[in-house]
Amino acid sequence: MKKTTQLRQLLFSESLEFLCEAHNGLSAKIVEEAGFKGIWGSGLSLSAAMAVRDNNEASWTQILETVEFMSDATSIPVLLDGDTGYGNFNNVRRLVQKLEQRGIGGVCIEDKLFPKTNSFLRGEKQPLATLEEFTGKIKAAKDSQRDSDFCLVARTEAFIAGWGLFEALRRADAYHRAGADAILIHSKLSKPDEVLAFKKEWGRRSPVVIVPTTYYATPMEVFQEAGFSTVIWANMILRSAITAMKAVASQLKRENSLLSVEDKIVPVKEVFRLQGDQELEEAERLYLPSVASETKAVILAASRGEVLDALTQERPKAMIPVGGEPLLFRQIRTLQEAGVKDVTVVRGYCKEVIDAPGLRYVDNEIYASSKELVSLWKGIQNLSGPAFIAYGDILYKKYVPTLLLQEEEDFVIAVDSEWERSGNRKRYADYVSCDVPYRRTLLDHPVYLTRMDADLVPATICGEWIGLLRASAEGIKIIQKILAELSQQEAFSKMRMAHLFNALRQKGYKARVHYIRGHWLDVDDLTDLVTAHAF
Ligand code: SPV
Ligand code: MG
Repeated sequence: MKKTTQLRQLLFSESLEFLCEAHNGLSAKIVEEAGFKGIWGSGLSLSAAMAVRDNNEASWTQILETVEFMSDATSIPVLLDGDTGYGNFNNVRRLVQKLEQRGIGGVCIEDKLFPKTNSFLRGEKQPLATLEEFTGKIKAAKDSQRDSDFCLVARTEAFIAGWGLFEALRRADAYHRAGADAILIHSKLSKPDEVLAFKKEWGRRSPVVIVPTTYYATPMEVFQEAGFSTVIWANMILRSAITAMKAVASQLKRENSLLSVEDKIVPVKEVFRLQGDQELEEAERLYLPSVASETKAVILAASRGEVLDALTQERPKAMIPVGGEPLLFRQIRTLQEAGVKDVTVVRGYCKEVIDAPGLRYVDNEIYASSKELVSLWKGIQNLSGPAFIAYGDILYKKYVPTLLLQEEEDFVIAVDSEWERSGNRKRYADYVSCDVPYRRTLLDHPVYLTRMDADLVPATICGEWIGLLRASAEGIKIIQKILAELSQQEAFSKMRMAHLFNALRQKGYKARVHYIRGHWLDVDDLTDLVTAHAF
């Protein structure tokens, strides 16, 4: 519901309603969370929070900016204490337009002279505006509003300035006839006598608002029975903040320690909550490509790659130069371009050859007698957060990891649907079947892995896993748990990645499949190497 409509409903509701003071975005939010249906943008509190006097020392645009923060931070309406309207009728018109533009529910203006003084200071000496001047302001305000629900509350200071009931009624009546939606009748007595007398005479001509700062001891039932519309708690949030700030500041100064203070104040985490950080975190996930920078990579590069015998006499397969640069470093460069900073390489055969700076290393000493899961287990045992897991002998275009990063799911893999191109030649390939085979028309349809196996019957093959998996932080935890279990089995040293995927599936986890068509290769033999040079 529009804030103007909300405020109108509060002012015109049959039961006694309450507005609570706030003076900035944070206090406004706290007031809303406490359950209030509306906020009083108190001139006293707004100015005090700026450490200036309630004498229009803060400019009207400074006030406007602050109430905009208050309105942005909340879903309940703000009734702004607009003092005298910051000038004559013309300034009031502009004020109303600006308040409407910024989503403020309504404004209250009082019949004093600019610059005003707070009602509790030298009240009797305060001159009132002439009736004609103030009714002109009210008319100008009402004529300039575009939203018919925007409320103008006219406040008379007749009691404050010592004029008595007759003048208060005369003014309120004129303001009402000039178009004011409600009357605020202010009093500085410690008993509610003035406002009750006023209400008795006023009857139900319009809603009447009160500010019981000085007659606070009166039970609210009295005002409810008298038929008042709204009570304003005008400055309690500011005053309580002053109490708390003074206590903590002096304790800190006295004790030079946080020890006894820390437990008395909200944790920083509560500050972040009030600032709405959670929403930002969700939005970052939606819109920010740089989530990649927190995604790590673990690259399995422990094996020698016997088929390339001569080329791997003194280095592991991953370090064979391709286009002047080792295969492994080319892959790392691609991952870095996709935003991945933290890369762990699992080394084994000729491990001393892999020693580029800026990488983390984990060693699989039993590389000669083990397959990928042993290396993976060593590589991710102490890892937390989202990560890519990749074979060390593959190359792919940058868009492939970028594509995998875009998915929310815990496991996302890239699958080449054109597996048949190289299919017959392969000694070992991670063939996969999926719940939906690749078809151009199905590009947007989510596809999931059903099985990964080098020995799949060709009719059931949907593609080949290229050796690149992205797991979420949760996904990494799941893999760690499964590997911890599998590593207890005797056959663990012979287990390949396919074993992990099938174990995931058995436990009910789904791996999202992204089909690609080419744009990658792995290096198993000399033919691959020739292709890799041209990649
Ligand atoms: C305010 O809160 O600024 C008010 C109410 O105008 S009072 O301070 O009581 O005048
Ligand atoms: Mg005020």
